Amino acid sequence: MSRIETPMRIESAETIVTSPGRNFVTLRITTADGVTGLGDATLNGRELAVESYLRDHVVPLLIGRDAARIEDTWQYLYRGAYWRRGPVTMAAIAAVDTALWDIKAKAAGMPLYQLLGGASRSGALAYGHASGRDVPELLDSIRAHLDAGYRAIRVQTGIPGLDSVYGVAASAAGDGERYDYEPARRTPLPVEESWDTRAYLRHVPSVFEAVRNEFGPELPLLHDGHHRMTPIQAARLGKAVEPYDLFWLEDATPGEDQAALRLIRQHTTTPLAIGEVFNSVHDYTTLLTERLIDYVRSAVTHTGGVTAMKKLLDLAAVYGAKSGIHGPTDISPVGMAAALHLDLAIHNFGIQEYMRHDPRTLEVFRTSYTFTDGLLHPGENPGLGVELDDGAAARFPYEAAYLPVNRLLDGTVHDW
Ligand code: GCO
Ligand code: MG
Repeated sequence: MSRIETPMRIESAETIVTSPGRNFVTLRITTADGVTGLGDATLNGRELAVESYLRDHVVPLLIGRDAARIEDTWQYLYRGAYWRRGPVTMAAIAAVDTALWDIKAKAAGMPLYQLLGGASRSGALAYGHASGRDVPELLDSIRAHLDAGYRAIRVQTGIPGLDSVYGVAASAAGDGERYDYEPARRTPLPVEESWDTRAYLRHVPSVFEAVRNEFGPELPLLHDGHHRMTPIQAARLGKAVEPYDLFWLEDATPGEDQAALRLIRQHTTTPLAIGEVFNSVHDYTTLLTERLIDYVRSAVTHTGGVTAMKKLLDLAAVYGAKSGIHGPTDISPVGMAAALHLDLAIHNFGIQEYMRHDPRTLEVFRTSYTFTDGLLHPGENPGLGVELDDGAAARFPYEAAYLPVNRLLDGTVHDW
């Protein structure tokens, strides 16, 4: 590609690593006429690998390129690396792609969702994370989330006999304003948790029974299995919770085994969601073409950005699957905003995960998205609608953090 002299020429690109409550990696691209775009490149627990990939291998390729050529840049970075896919590569490509969309939408003077086809709905239904170490604490957490405006709730609880379990806040349920569960810990080695799938399978149906008894049939309820079951165990859980009408059962089995979903699907009508650890449309081909899942869980941040997510979600639409874009607090407000623009524009929107960010995070990332009556909206600012405050970012230096490692009660390493 020849270097060009246009106002949209990429003048500079820089990575910003900051830790306002947790670590985030952001790419900022600036054009010759001073338009800036942001992209999220945060890969929880492996942040500096993406930062190096961007700084050492991608930024030098961007300088002088035409910022307007988003598809060409995506293909150049994807095909041009020779090495395909993988979370580090795809998070880096995602950051570039998202930043270029931010620039294009700012240059057009429009919020990004307008460039994606305009709004298909007035807002994106969000689900919040309720949790409790036991059922009474969980019910309190659900009440707090309802009071905070959520209209769909993810339900995770402690399991009798296990000390700490994925998705359950260590402290009391909180005020529902913000979910205080942050699994990455700033320890020299990963924290180790313990797991017993049989205890989990015995407990979970009774939890959903209690929740339905308390809150009635209408409230959409979700649950995350976090990759811990075998296919036959997942099939059993899916059947057991059918009376409680889940919105979805997420990550029932480890995602890379696409064929496993065939077995689960044969046995249960509980809707299935998967894909937060995927990074490419190719991770979904069996799942979508065979109609084995109902919801696509990829993050914009980890799946090659807005360009790749739009293609993935369009493929999902062909096979009747909807979006459920990954939105935990380890997706930065930049990645979150990108998700919201897609949520508003695509036809096959399903639901949007929304854990509120730590207030320190929102000091660094100035957002314009809103949460009203259970619906998220990306706002009307041109571009993504997020700005990064460098001074605030500098106040929160990077600190290494790891996600937990999981072991069965006999010490065998298990999926976390
Ligand atoms: C979710 C996810 C998260 C992940 C986290 C890992 O459904 O939101 O499972 O809680 O564990 O994003 O980085
Ligand atoms: Mg999950």
